[in-house]
Amino acid sequence: MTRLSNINLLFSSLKKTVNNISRRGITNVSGNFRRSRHPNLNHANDIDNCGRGFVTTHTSSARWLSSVATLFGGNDAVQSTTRDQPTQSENEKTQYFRYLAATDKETEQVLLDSMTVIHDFLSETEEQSLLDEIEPYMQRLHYENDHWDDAIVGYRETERKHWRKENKVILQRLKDKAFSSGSTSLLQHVHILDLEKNGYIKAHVDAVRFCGNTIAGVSLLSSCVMRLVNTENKEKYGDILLNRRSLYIMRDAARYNFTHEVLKESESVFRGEIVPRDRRISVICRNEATQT
Ligand SMILES: O=C(O)CCC(=O)C(=O)O
Repeated sequence: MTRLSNINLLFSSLKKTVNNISRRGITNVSGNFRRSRHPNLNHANDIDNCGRGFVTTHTSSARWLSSVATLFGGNDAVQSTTRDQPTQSENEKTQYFRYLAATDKETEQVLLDSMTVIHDFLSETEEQSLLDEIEPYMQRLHYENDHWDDAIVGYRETERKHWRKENKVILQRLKDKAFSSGSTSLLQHVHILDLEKNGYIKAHVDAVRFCGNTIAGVSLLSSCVMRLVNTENKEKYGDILLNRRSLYIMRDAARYNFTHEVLKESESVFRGEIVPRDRRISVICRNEATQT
């Protein structure tokens, strides 16, 4: 064999290894919270995009998502805490019917207490400001369909630690609203998930190992319907209308005792009205896992 073909062989074997590693959901490590899904595999197999703060990852959700099967099997103890109570104003509470449609009164009450949606949380200018920072990077990624446990279809994603000054202010406002002083520390990286028009997220609960009792996200570019299904009884669920530029705060019972999913375009209906789906970008903040 020639030297050249030896080099080619080596290169293609290296490429295969890297691809296999990616497919197996080894999370790209950047910063102290980026952990491998597999405890024995902590390779930093990714790049931090020249220090501009974005982390390239098509397996980042692996860290957040716990498959429904796993969840119903219950290998991650479901936790609930009252340390971090919702900071809903009376006005926000009475507006709930604008965003919550539940199958039954009990589910309605539980979700009313643990899932808050604030419509028009972002102004159009703020939405644009976030997009201006996110878009140039997102455009360089391809939409993926091969999420490690098949939980997300038609997505691309990244995480960002450092933000432009004006966007830091917006994110701080989000954090102040969603995370109270009793919360565990916030994860430093903000998760950015870009779903194409036909993209959707299947039912899952975020991994309790990697994030705490609160998940808070804003929706850019499109409205959507998020469904929260009781993990003990699939007949009990609530549909949540997430308008473009709204903020949702999911915590405690909604976060631990319900799966969440973003409905596909053909199912995107709230209280009998079609909620048109387009490409949607969510910008999501989480807090540290609660120590058990
Ligand atoms: O896009 C969203 O707002 C939710 C994302 C989600 O379900 C997740 O990352 O676990």
